[in-house]
Amino acid sequence: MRSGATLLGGLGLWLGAALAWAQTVAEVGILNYHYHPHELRVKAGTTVRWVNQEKRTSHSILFLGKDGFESERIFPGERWERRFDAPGRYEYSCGPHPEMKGVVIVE
Ligand SMILES: [Cu+2]
Repeated sequence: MRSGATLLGGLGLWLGAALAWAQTVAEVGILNYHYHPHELRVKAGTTVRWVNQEKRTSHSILFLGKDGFESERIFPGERWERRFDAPGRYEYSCGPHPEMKGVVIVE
């Protein structure tokens, strides 16, 4: 029985590692008051990570529309993530800099 439990435990670890491996992350850089790329196309289930590459300016990710919400402020060197499970078009802007625009298209 003991070896059976060990085998199951090992299988669980392996599955966990395989799932972590399968999880996709896409990155959007923020530099010079722009999102790079400003249009990102991903598959459902992808985590998008915004990385602030500025020297001194903080930004946010402000999702527009009725389900909109704003991320916390992202300071230089910091990152913020959101996972997208539902297909759709997610337009966003920056709270303090409304002229900054981006969109995540989830397929
Ligand atoms: Cu900004």
